[in-house]
Amino acid sequence: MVLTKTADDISSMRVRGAGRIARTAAAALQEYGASLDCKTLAAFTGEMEKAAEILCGTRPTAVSLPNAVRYVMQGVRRAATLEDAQRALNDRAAEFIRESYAAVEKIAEIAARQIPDDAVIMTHCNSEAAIACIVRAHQQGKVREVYATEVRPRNQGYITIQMLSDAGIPVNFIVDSAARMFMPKVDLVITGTDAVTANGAVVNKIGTSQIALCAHEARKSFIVAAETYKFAPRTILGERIPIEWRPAEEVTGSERKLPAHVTVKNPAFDVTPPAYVDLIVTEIGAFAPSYAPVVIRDHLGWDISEFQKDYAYSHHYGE
Ligand code: RUB
Repeated sequence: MVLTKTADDISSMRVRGAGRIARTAAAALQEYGASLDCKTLAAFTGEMEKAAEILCGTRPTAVSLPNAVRYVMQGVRRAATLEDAQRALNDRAAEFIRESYAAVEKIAEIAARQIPDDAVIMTHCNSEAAIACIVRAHQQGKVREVYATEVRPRNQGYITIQMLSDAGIPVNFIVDSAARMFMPKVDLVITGTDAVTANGAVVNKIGTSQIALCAHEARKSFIVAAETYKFAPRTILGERIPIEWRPAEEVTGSERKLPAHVTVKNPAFDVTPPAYVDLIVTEIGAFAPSYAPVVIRDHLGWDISEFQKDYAYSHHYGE
């Protein structure tokens, strides 16, 4: 029950944003494990593997999801007894959730040092990590105002302006296509990310790459706030991050006014090349995108042999 509800919440975007998706999946595994009445380790592991696969199939782009699931499931996979597996599942899920919140705090602390006095900041989509950075700088008295985009078609920008306004930060709400017009007025752009690939590219809400391009053109810093579990280990093997394509109705509304032969394309994310990313701020430090493989190998601790065993992305959307 908890599992199907969580899977549905994530795929329908009632739970959204890469960090929240990851924490919610970890909590669902924990709760599901506690509800099982298995008599053997093999039965328990089998049930948990099925649960892990269901959760990993809900949204394809946010790599935080398989990374969280892998972290939690490692406790089950390495356990020698049923009791060990149950305890490890519970402990690792709690640890992941705790560390995830702590990572956002640390990122905010580090990123705030990058924000100059009287800063004008642009952000896109709704990222807890990016907003934490802006709020921290605001608490230090450094933020003059923020430009927040609308984020068609799902309008996550409304959540962002609410959060920034609640924190007492002056916000200018702009349509996505106004980003270039306002870029000369901003000092820097901060966004979150759903995935950072082995070459340091940043996969985030559709429109991010256009904003990064405008920032580059206007010589403004483009900073990405990314917990280390947003780095995508399997991209080291050349695997690509699948871009989620969502239903046409999100763009057209249910009363479609388009000619019947017209197709609607609705990719939810795009890829910003590393050349347009000035800095990636993680809980272990701020660095250039070229550092991404080091994070994957040394910090996430992925060993090449593990790649073969873990989950492949199960969805391929769109083109
Ligand atoms: C959300 C989005 C966010 C990242 C990072 O997309 O693109 O920028 O997930 O968010 P969606 P956070 O609304 O489609 O899930 O920093 O909160 O993890």
